[in-house]
Amino acid sequence: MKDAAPQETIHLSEYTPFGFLIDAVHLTFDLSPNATRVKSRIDFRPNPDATDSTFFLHGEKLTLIEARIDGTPVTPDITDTGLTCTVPDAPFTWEAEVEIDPANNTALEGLYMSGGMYCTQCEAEGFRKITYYPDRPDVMATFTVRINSNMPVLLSNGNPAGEGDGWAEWHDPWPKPAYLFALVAGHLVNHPDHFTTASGREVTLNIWVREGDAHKCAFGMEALKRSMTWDEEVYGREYDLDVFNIVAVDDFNMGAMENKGLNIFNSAAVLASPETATDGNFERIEAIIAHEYFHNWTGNRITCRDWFQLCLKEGLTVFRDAQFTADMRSAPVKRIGDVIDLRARQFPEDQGPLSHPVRPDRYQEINNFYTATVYEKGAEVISMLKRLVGDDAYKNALDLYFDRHDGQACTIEDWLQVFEDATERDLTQFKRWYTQSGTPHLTVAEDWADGTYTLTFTQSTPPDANQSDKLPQVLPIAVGLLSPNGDETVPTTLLEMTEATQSFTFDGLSSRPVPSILRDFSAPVVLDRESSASEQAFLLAHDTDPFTRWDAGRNLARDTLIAMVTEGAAPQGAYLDGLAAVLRDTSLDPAYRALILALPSASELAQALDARGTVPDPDAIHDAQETLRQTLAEKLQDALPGLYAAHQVDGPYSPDAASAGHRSLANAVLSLITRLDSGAQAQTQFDGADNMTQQLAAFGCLLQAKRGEDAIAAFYDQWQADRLVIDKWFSMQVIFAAPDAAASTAAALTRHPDFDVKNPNRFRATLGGLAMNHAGFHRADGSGYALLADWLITLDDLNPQTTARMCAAFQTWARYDEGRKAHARAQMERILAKPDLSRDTSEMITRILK
Ligand code: 0A1
Ligand code: ZN
Repeated sequence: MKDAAPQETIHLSEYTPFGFLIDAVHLTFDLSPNATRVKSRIDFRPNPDATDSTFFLHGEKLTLIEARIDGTPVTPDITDTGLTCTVPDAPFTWEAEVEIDPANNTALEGLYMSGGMYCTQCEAEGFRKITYYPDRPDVMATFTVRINSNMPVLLSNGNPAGEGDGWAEWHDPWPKPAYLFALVAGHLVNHPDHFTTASGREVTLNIWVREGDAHKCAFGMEALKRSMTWDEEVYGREYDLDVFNIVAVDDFNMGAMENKGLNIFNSAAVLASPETATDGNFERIEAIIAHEYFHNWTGNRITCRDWFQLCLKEGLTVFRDAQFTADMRSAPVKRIGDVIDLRARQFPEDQGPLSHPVRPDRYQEINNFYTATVYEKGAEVISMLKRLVGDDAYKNALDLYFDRHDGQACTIEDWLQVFEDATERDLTQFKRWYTQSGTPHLTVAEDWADGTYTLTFTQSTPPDANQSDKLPQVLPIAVGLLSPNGDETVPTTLLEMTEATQSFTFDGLSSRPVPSILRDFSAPVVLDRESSASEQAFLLAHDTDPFTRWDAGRNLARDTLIAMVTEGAAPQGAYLDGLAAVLRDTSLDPAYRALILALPSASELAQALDARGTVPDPDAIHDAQETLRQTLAEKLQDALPGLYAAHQVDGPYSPDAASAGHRSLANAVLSLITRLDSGAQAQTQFDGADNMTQQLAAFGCLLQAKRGEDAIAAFYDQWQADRLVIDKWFSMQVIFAAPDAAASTAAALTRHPDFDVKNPNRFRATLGGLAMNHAGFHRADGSGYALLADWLITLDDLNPQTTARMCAAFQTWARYDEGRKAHARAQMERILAKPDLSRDTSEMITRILK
């Protein structure tokens, strides 16, 4: 866990294949909380494609009991990171026995214990904490695993290969890298089902959970079956084992993990019941189940050659799960949600000190690169590729990818090559999306003469630490033109921009059009277009593309708020009128109307101010948001009760998209009503709620109205036995705290008996909640920074991975005023000065401070 500085940087350019191939791996686990024994038997042979024949096996925190080669005991040279040993120049069998301590593994990597059960997390480099092994994704092998334990449920990858009293054996016929290894042992109950694949294979499906959670599995199981059908229908991909197991664990660093045939999920990413999970939770669970299942082909059957290629599996799998959600629910609502998320998480990363290419070319700790850039921008890059080549060519390229690379560990070059071969396109310039960091900015100039309308685009990407000179990218820019009466005169047209500056003309128009640019958010860029409030209002009223229509409303809201912050202006009439019209338009999907009603977040506004050269003042932003919400509530006063009533959903709760859309609009309206009635309606909804969506929305309103005291107590009394609901109780109090109370509220909650520093969900709910309270975290007195730093320092010894991820809260520090900057810097320096700081945290803070 702890490495001494200076730290080693690993470079993509230094890749070399491992000197040996593995035919088969046999593992035997004798489970015991503090002294688990792991015996390995591995058949190695020299790799004819390798030049370096050093026999190095990774291994960390292992006690070697004995090692043999072809049955003869050997004494390897052991360091903190692994072992080397002299080996024959011919095939040989390596055997080792090691001892590990799962009960004290709080880092949650390798084999660890959670709530009395054993489980594993091996991506990216956790297998080396289980036994000595070439722990790199290009070494693929079949695994046979025997588990000896008196736990009733014993699981590993692949198909069952035998069981008896106190043991079980599993065999995975598909060669895989060690990061996909998994083992689970515990007192678990099963939610079983089955699926017949298109070719007739019968698959047993199981979701394994703790006893009290059995009633929370049905939705996840339905989502799994829908994912399996979708992947067959849309990508022609079938499942390839006799059984697919999902296990829910309470202590998990991430959302879930795609281990072959044995997906392990953070319980928050799979367990749901109407009473305990919100609409948002249901949608997220559906997406994560799909994501992990889709990895079976994009990740497992075709894996990554090395960790620099992480986007090969993650960008593609995020793109696939987004397609799935768009098909299951509303495509425009999904797209808008993804853009909100991209702008909130990926843009700050790409425009700040943590910026890195979608395919990074160096790292110290790979766990620090499971980022919004690799995942979400990686998915945007695939979306652009599909838009450029067209749907049919995309399908041909994917078929070729699966045909050509099944069973291999691949690179981005392999991926682009299948597109070049399938489409005969030269993707040399397109590849810059993988190698060049930063968000391109796009400016637009217009010209109108004699019926010809010309759009001239200029792209530029600011220099950063990765490249000082950014080259032009290939930008697919989807554009439509509207006539002044609101009709669409030119339907969506894809412009392909490749130059730094490039013009596109539209002829034969009878009047000067209003352009609708970047429809469906066709490229992940910042569109810097000066446009009047009246033009934005026109697009908000008339645009036929749901994304650009929504974005016009968003721009109006942003510009209004910025004028309020910087000039003390009053809220703009164009925005208020446009919004009122959309709200009244019952032809629009309620979920879409709810999205239009939402204001840009405080951090998005801080980012926009910074981009305009203004130092953002978090308190002024907070005040402007509050004022605008109050103004909206007053302006819409007459419409609100009717809207609230019209979108109540009768009958038993169902998480389907249509019902969820009604609830999201009604709850957005409730939040405005709360500003007029001091929370009376919210209290009624809270008291009468029969599902978590309604209860939590009302709870938020009561906290916002500062009349949450009774609700806080009542909510806790009702839900104290449910860890996932209590996570919400922790986070809501911090997120909705007034700016001057956020840090003290979070600090008080860390002293609550239910706070558990070792549980990542609870830690994130509390301290991550603080980071989400913009004005509370960026408090001028530095109290927000100090509290987070205190807890990151405490967590670093226990769980470096989660500590490092949460350091990203500081990534925007340099955009604030001198006083805040000094506080932030002091806290980061305090973290860096901690003795034995983990490699993970040290890399993050060092990059952020640069
Ligand atoms: N591959 C998983 C995410 C994941 C990554 C790392 C983990 O631990 C270090 C755990 C999960 C996914 O994309 O879902
Ligand atoms: Zn993934």
